[in-house]
Amino acid sequence: MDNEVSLYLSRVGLTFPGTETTFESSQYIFFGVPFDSGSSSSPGSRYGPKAVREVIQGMELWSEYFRVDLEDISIYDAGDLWVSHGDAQATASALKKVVSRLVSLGKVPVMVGGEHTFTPFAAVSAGADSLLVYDAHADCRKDYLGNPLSHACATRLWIESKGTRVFQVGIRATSREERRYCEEMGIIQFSPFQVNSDSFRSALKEFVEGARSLYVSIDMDAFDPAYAPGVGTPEPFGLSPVDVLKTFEVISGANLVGFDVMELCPLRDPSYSSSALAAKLIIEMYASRLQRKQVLKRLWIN
Ligand SMILES: [Mn+2]
Repeated sequence: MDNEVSLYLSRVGLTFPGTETTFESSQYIFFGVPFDSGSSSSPGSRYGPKAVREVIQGMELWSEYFRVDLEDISIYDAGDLWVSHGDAQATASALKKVVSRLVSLGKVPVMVGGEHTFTPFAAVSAGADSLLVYDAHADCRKDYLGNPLSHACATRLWIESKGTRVFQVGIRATSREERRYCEEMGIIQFSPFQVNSDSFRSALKEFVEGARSLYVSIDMDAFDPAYAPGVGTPEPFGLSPVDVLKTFEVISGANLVGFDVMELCPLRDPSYSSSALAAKLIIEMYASRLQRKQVLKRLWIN
C-alpha cells in the first residue's frame, strides 16, 4: 500500500469484500473510521466497520438490481483510520491526510463509520463541489451541547466550508433552529414521504447533473428502523432500501469522488440486518457504476 496512506491506517483481520485485490489495482479504497465518542445518544458505531466486514463474508457479490457480477470487484480494504477517541479534531486531521492522498492517487474513498461528523472532512478533502446526503436528520446545528464537531453539525460544517450545494434525502427530524437555518440557506430537502414523486426524481437528476464532483453520504438512520434498527438515533417513518437503490441509478453517471456509510451501530443490531444493508449499499453503489460503464462500452462497440 502507499506509504503515506498506510501511516494513518491499521490493517485488520477480515477485509471488505473478502476477495483478493491490491491497492494499486483498485479504484475504490474502503476504510473504517471507528469513532463514536461524540455520539449524542447510543454509542457503538465504532464497531460499524468491523460488522460490515464480518457480514459481507457470507454475502453474494451479484447485483440482482443492476445485473452485474462483482466477483472481480476492485474495492481494496485499507483497514481502519487510527482514531483518537474523544478528539474529533485530531481524528479529522488524520482523515483529511488519508483522503487527500487517496484522491491524488486517482482513488475513490469509501468510508464506513463511525459518526457522521467525518463526512464533511472527507468530502472537502476529496475535492467535492456537491454533497448528496441520506439522513433522518438535517445535521445543521451550530453546535450540540457546546460541541461544534458533533455528528449533529455534519452538514452545516460542509455548508460553512463549501457553500450550499447540498441535497438531503430522508429528512424527518429537525430542530426549530435547523429548519430556520436550512430555509435561509436554501437547502434542498426531501422527506421519506416525497421520494416516490416525479418532482423528487427530477430535482435529484438536476442536482446530480449540476455536480462537477459529487460526494455521497448515507447515514444509516435515513432508513426506517424496521430496515435498519442498528443506529444510535432511530427515527420512524424512514426510507426503504429500495427507495435508496433506485436513486443509485440517477447518481451512476456522476463524477463520484467519495462515498460513505455512517452511523451503523452494531450494538443495536443483534440480527446483523442493518450491517447487511450497510454492506450491500457499498456493493450496489459499486454495481451501479460498473453497470453504467458496461452499458457505455457496449454502446461504443456497437
Ligand atoms: Mn442522522
